[in-house]
Amino acid sequence: MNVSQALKVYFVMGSVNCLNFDPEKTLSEAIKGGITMFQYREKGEGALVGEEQVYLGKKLKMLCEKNRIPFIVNDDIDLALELNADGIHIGQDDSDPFYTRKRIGATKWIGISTHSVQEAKKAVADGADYIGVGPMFSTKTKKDAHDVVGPFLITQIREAGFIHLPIVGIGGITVENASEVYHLGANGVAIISAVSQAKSPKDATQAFCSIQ
Ligand code: 3NM
Repeated sequence: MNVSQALKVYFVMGSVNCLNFDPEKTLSEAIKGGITMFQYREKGEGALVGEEQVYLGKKLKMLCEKNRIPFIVNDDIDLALELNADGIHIGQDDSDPFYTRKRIGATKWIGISTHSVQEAKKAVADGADYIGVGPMFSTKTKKDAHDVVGPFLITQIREAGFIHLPIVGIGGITVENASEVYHLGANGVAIISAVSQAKSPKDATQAFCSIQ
């Protein structure tokens, strides 16, 4: 699977995002529903740290590996290495992209969060394999989220002409608004709450997978 295919229905989650089921059950249902990539994002108030964070990460990585779902770690290079993740996702204020590349190696994927054409351009120069663009819509999940940029920014990044990286939209994405994100040029959608807090993460994922 290449990175643009993997972005199509990209489920992002940590233990604090799972309200109805535990993280393993939530991920396993999302996998049954058809997610194409997973990001372990153990962040926010009440997030696991240390050995507990690693322990849950190992269980989620095993689930992904068994089902051939690429497994990405948010922000933490040491954790990504320890879990032998397929890649790492970094924000604008996280580790330096060149340092990250040096530590994780040439074959792993690096995703970089961006909020403007300028940041997208820089992510290309910094060696990203894909870029995240957000927030597409307002989100309650990330307390320190940037102001909403809206899906049209994806079109603007595409039209800028020099950015040929795969793009995933993130932030406030639901089954109802995801098609707009695809239509405006995204290769995929990254989702936390619309899957992790769904009554049925499997059904919610299936609904995302059927959108074109
Ligand atoms: N990053 P939900 S928005 C983790 O804009 C994250 O870069 C964002 O959660 C960004 O799908 C966001 O529940 C939260 O809105 C996404």
